[in-house]
Parts: sequence; structure tokens; C-alpha cells
Amino acid sequence: MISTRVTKLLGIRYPVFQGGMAWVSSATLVAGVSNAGGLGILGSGPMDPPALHEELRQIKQLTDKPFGVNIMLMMPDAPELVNICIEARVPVVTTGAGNPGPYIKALKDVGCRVIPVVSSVALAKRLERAGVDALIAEGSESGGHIGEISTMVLIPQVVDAVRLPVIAAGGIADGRGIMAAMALGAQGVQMGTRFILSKECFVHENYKKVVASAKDRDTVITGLSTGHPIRVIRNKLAKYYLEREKSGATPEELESIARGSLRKAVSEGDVENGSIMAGQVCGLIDREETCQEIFSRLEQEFFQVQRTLAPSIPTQKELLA
Ligand code: TUI
Repeated sequence: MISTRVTKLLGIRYPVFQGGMAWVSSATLVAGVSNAGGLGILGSGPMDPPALHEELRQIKQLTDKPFGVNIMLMMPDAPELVNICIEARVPVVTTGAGNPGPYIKALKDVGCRVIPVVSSVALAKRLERAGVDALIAEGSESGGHIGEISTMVLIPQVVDAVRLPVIAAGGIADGRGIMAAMALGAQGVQMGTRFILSKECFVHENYKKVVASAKDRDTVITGLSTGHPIRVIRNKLAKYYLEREKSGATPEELESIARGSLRKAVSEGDVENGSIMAGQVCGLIDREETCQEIFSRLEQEFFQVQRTLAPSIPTQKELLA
């Protein structure tokens, strides 16, 4: 158990969110993480309303612990998905890839905690004024759709700019990372890539194998020219996309190359012609474990840092003596 403002706000054991991942984080993973003491988050990105209803039904069957739903604000169904979360009294809604301003009041009115993902100080300040409950500050080490600033520099700047609790995301996969994020002022962390390699995550075996064997420099950023940068593991599709981007392909052509590519990798296991979204921490993750095992290990690693690091730093008084 690690107690922070975030665990108290949400009634969870560990200040660890499992990032909502489109096509990847569905009911079993969400329930697995929440039952292990973290906050499981459903990636509602590509779902239509009936699909979201069905996932919520399954989650409620599998856990009685708090969980969240991530809404991808750029999706056409987003307003309707928000309404379903309101009706279902979903405990936490996180948002990505846009400004959740218009939805905040309606969600909060039914007791739902609203926790947007931000990748800049400016948006963090704007959303604090708009009344959100906490913020996930996501650095560019993350997989998928990313901002420009890395976690190491984004977190302390967001922490200094707002009074709300800040959850750090991007580049965190173990207990050392949690401790480092807390040293920067975060009250919790969100991890996505780490949970792809969990027994409860039902992505195609090929996807898991690629993430497990990826090293530090194996991700690339596609889509910089379109204003929608996406971090993926380098493969045939990523190389082709980058080539076309370099040759000045139109946004329409690039969109047609990318369309449907995440599902192709996640569900069909086509890891050559599909998009394998993952963060730069893929180089740190090589084994599949249950959510329970992941949380036990995170806790051990976290307290290992506390035991070794704290005593090795002399106090100011000792230095002056
Ligand atoms: O949303 C993400 N990561 C994602 S979404 C996704 S699904 C997808 N599938 C296929 C193609 C493209 C995407 C994969 N990964 N992370 C949260 C995040 N939000 N990162 C950055 C932002 C963000 C960006 C701009 C948040 C707010 C924002 O604000 C715009 C504004 O109004 O200022």
C-alpha cells in the first residue's frame, strides 16, 4: 500500500493507473488491475455505444473496485460515450487527445471524477480552472498519441503550475519510475505499456512478443507532419509511413495508410502491416505477469529504492558536521 492524495481521492490501494488503451485495455485487464489495487481504465476509443455498454457490464461483473473509462475526445461518438458513463455512474473518466471542458460539469454532477490527460502546462492550468479533479501529465516517452515534452521536464512544471494532484505518465514501468515521479511532485503514475505484458491483457500473442523483445531505440514517431504524432514500434508499416511522410505525402494519403492499423496489430496479430503502439519503456519490459504479480513487484521495487536511496543521502546536518 502506498498512500497519496490520489489513493485517498479514489479509494484505491496503489496510486497506479493503467492507461486506457484503444483496442487493448478491455474488461478483463481493467478488472485485473482494479482487483490488484490500482485503477484499471477501459480504452473506449474505438467503441460504439453498444460496445461500451457491454464492456461496462463485464467490468461490473468482474470487480467491485473503482475503475475508469478513457474517452478519446477526437472520436465522433465521444459525446454519446460520455453520456453512457454518466448514466452508468462510472467512478472515473479520463480523457485524451483534446479538451474535455464541455463535459466536466455533467460528469461531476453525478459524482464521477474527471481526470484529463494533458501534455502542456497551459492546458493543465485551463482545466484546473474548469474544475477537474486531478490531471494526468503525459510525457512524450508514452506510446500512441503524444505531446512534445518529456516526462522529466513536464511533471515538475505542471506540479508547480496547479494545486491539483498530478499523475505522471510516460516512461514509467517499475518501482524506480514511481519513486522518481514522486520525487518530481507527482501523486501517482499511469502506466500503459507495462500492462500490455500482463496475463489479463488479451492482445494478440504477436503484439506481446514484439513489445517484450523491443529495446530502448526501437520506437519511432510517425505523423509529426500531420500534427498528430504517434509513437509506435518500428516495423514495415512504420518505415513505409515515414518514407511517405518524408516524400511529402498528403495528410489524406497518410491517414489512409494509418487507418485501421492498430486493430490489425492488436486483434489480428499482423505486426508487420499493423501499428504496434508502445512507449519507450518497452526496452525495460520483457516478461508477462499477472496484474497481481506486477503490483507486488512494483511495491517491492518502490520500497527497495526507499531503503537504499534515502540512507545513502547524508542529511544537510551530517554534511555540515
Ligand atoms: O490519447 C492519448 N494516446 C493515444 S490515443 C490513441 S488512439 C489512436 N489510434 C489511432 C490513431 C491515433 C490515435 C493512441 N494513443 N494520450 C493522451 C494524450 N492527450 N496525449 C496528448 C494528449 C492531448 C493532446 C492535445 C491532450 C489534450 C490536447 O489538447 C488540445 C487542446 O485543446 O489544447
